[in-house]
Parts: sequence; structure tokens; C-alpha cells
Amino acid sequence: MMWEPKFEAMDRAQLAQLQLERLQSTLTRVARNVPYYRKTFAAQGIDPDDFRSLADLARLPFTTKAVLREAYPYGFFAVPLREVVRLHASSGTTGKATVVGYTATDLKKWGALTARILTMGGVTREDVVQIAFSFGLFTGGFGFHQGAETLGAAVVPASSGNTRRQVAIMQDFKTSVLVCTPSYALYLAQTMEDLGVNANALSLRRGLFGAEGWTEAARAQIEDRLKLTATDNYGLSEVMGPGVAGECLQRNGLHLNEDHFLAEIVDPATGEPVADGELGELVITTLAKEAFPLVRFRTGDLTRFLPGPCPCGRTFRRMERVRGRVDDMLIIRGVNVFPAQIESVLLELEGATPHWRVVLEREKGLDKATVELEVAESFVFDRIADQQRFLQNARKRLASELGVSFEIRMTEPGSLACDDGKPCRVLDRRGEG
Ligand code: DLL
Repeated sequence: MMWEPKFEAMDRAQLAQLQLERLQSTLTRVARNVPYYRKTFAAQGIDPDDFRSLADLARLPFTTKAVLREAYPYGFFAVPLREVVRLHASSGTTGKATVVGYTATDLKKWGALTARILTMGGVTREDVVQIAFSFGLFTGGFGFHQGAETLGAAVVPASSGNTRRQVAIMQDFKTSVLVCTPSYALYLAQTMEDLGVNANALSLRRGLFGAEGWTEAARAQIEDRLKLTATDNYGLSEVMGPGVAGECLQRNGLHLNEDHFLAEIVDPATGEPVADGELGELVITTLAKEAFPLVRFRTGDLTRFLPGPCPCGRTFRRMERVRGRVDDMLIIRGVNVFPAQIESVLLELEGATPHWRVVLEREKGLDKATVELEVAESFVFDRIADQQRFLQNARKRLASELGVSFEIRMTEPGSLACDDGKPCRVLDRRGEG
């Protein structure tokens, strides 16, 4: 099922044409109405009227969170405030929040985009949708609320918190769809178990989770404990909120709503596009927003494009679930390495556990990288030869996937836990002595 098959299953050549037209009109509008773009376009000799091909995108300047912050609160709005009917704000975990605005048309489009995400996740108008995202400046609550109403489902704007009450609502209202963060879903599962509520007795069948990173292991747990099918969805306030990308029921990557958002993946260090399918930073240009359009916004989120068509029939490209933040990037002997990349190689090794860290040192002016890895207790190396093979294989895999050689050190289970119980993945000693 698709909410807007006309767009979601659009022929790729037609989509490219639509993107180009929308991009041209966005560029014209921002050049006229947003001082930052007017100035940077002028300085770089960019004339929106000359913009003829999507391939020219790489000539346009990036927009960073820092630039948005400087324009606090309304400096990036492309319409007068009287045309704005809603304000939200990014969480502002680092520094000042960014205020984002929506015109009435923006809100309508946003509703359609979140209706797409809900439909992708298997929601229909027959459903009772409990939204346990907070309703406030955060975009999650209102964003999904409008989508679920657009879809014609019965919406329960439960908002976040008061978990016992959420459970009672699920029981009494016969909630069939849960929308919240994956961590809150797990917390709800725990609360239900503590209260002796049997998930099988509830009406839950689908869960749409997003707004933070999670893993396949978390998905398996949520599905098992809440008895629903869980899909991932992605978005960010600067660009819109939820509604940017979501998994269909194939659950093999998140379809980007490409008629509204032009996505690129760039090397976070150089800003150059990475080769197709390589991991890098997601950069988004909005194509149809009125109040808060953005050109080449650096999301800071790491992902890659996935190849091939999706059996669901959508033609929109898929991105892999977000692996982490660019801020986590390490530069080892000049090569960009993300802790998430190391982890994904390690987790494919039989006997490895998710408990590991990388230690960086400097020897004779050169970076030395060592991965310390806890090995499962059940995975006993009877023979030195097996141990050698494991280490050799791990080294080879890391070197070929990351382009850097690592030493591997196996450690006892439990030896890498940090004080606060959270993993600390990187110990960088290169600045010491
Ligand atoms: O989290 C919007 C949203 C609400 C998305 C509800 C999905 C569902 P912000 O508060 O601005 O907006 O946070 C955006 O959260 O840059 C990512 O780092 C992270 N994030 C969002 N969705 C995912 C996801 C909303 N599915 C920031 N996986 C983004 C991993 C995610 N990280």
C-alpha cells in the first residue's frame, strides 16, 4: 500500500525532472528571501536562473547547523512571519535550538509525508494510532498526529511520559499502532511486564519508531515483547521533522521521500560526494518547503544509499538505517573511520561480542590503532591455531573494509565496561606525552 503512488512509484526520469524544477524554484526563492543564501550565492557567482542540471548541485554552498544558529530565531525564514502558522524547534542538544516555521501549505504537505511513512509501515484508516512522542516544540508528536489524521486513522495523542497510563490506554482504546522512540517502546514493554500485562492480550500490530538510533537487536526485542511489526523512520526538525524517510514492510532500508528532499551523501571531511553506496554524511536539500527551505543541509548523520529496486514497488531510493553521527568520526593515518564501521565488521566475526573499543596511540609520529575485543565465553579457542586464524581474519576484514590496519587484542568478558555502564568506544591517547 502506498499513500501517494503517483509520487512514491514515480518513473525515475520523471522524478529527476520534477526535482530539477522544484530545486530551481527553491533556489530562486531562497536567493530572493534568505539573506544567507543571497550573500553566499552572490559571493560564489551562483545565479539560480543558470541552474540547469541536478549535477550542478555540488556547486551550491552547504548549510550547517552553526549557520542556522547564528540566524536565531527567524533569520532563515523565506516568508514573512504572518504567513507562518506553526513553529517548532530542534532539541538543541549542543548549543542554541533552531526555530523552524511552517506555512499552512507546508503543514498540509507534512501531513501527506507522514501519512506516507505510516502507510509504508503498514498503517491504514482502520487503525487506532497511539502517538507517544511528546507534543510540543519537538516535531515528533504533531508531525505524526497530522499524518495519522490525514490517513483517516483514529489518533490517540497520548504524548510522552506517564507510562502506566499509556499501558492502560493501549488496553482500553485497543491501540493497534504505537508511534514513539525505540527506547520508549522498550521502556513500555518493561512497564507492561512489571504490571503483569500480557502483550498478546493487546491489539498492537504495528510500531513505527524513530527520532534516535537503534539496532536490529533492539528491533527483535521490541517485536518480541510488544508483539508487533516494527519499522524505522527518520527525520530532523531543520528539514521538516518526521516524514523524511521510512522503512516499508520489507524493512530493508528507509525510502527517502525524494520528491520533497534531494539527498546526497558526502565525505564529512572534504564535503565531496562519496562513491555510490559508500558510507558518509547525509546532506539534504528541501524541494517544496515554503517557510523554511534549506539548501544542502549537513545533517551530521551517517548512512549510505542502498542499491537496487525494492520489491514494494516504491521507486524512491533507500538509505541504510542511520549508523551514527559524524561527530564520532576518527581520522586514523589520514583515513576517516567511524566507530560504527568498526562495529559492523566485528559483529560479523563469529565469537565476537558487541563489547569492544579502539585505542589510538602515536608511535614514532605514526598513528597506531588497536581494537580491544571481548570474546564470548562460549567461544573457547582450544587451539592456538584457531585463535591465530580468528585474529588474522579480524585484521584482514578491518583492513579491507576500512582501509586502515588495526592490531587486535582479545580481552576477557566484562573487562571493557565503563563506569556508567555505557560503552566507551574510543580511547584516544595520541595527544598524550
Ligand atoms: O527526531 C524528528 C523525528 C521525530 C524523526 C519522530 C522521526 C520520528 P530532531 O529532534 O531534530 O528531529 O532530531 C533529529 O535525530 O539528525 C538524527 O541524528 C536523529 N534521528 C532521527 N531519526 C532517526 C532514526 C527528530 N530513525 C536527529 N535513526 C537526526 C537514527 C535518528 N537517528
